[in-house]
Amino acid sequence: MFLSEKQTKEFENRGFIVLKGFFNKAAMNKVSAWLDELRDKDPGENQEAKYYEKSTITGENILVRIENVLGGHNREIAKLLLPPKAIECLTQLFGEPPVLFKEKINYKLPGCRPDKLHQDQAAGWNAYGDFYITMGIAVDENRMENAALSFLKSGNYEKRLMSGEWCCLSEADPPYQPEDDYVLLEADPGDVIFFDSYVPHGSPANTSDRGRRNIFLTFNKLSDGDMRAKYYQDKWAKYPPNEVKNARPGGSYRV
Ligand SMILES: O=C(O)CCC(=O)C(=O)O
Repeated sequence: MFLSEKQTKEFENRGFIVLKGFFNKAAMNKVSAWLDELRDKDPGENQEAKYYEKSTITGENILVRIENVLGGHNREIAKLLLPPKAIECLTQLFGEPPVLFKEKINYKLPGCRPDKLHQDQAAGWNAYGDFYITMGIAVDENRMENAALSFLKSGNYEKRLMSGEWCCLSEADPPYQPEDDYVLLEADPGDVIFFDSYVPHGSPANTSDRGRRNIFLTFNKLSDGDMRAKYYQDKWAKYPPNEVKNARPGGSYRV
């Protein structure tokens, strides 16, 4: 067992756990170089889905996110990001083996808008299942000024939608209120956070001059089936990737 009983209890009670130093420096250097490569390359035949937005702060067109990066063609990186200990953690937290539902890299570059306080489940995920766990991997230092994430730490939330679909829980930016109920996760490269799809979280705009790249790998239970292809098919029909020259307005994003 990779996780202690205390850690699995903490996950049950608070909806998330942080594992410091889950990946070592050598691994993170490789991952960081891979993210730079993805940022600079054309999507090509592997159909990495890139999303660009106009910064609400600088007015520039910036890369916000890339999805569909582990679909069969990136076995080496998939092996690196999902070592047996990651699968073991997810199996312990779900109580059964995981299946990858979706994956994305949030680049959160300087000038990127806030991700308002929300439950991930509100992003149309009910159509594919009712419970997910995301493994968030910090690639860059996450600090207050470059948009570190804040999570509700009190455990005081419902394991169902607390807003309408596609709605956020608050228009405010961190520190969310009541302040004592939230924790700012100042993570270092290689730190991992496992969180469920209902725990409220968000991050402010990146007003610094440093990017803050995090990878988010989202899983469902094996018994809920493999929904990944269907999810992306539906998503791209309604919300297709775009090009830098066609950046969307900064307020129009979907997670
Ligand atoms: O990258 C971020 O700051 C926000 C991540 C998040 O909460 C999401 O995309 O659902």
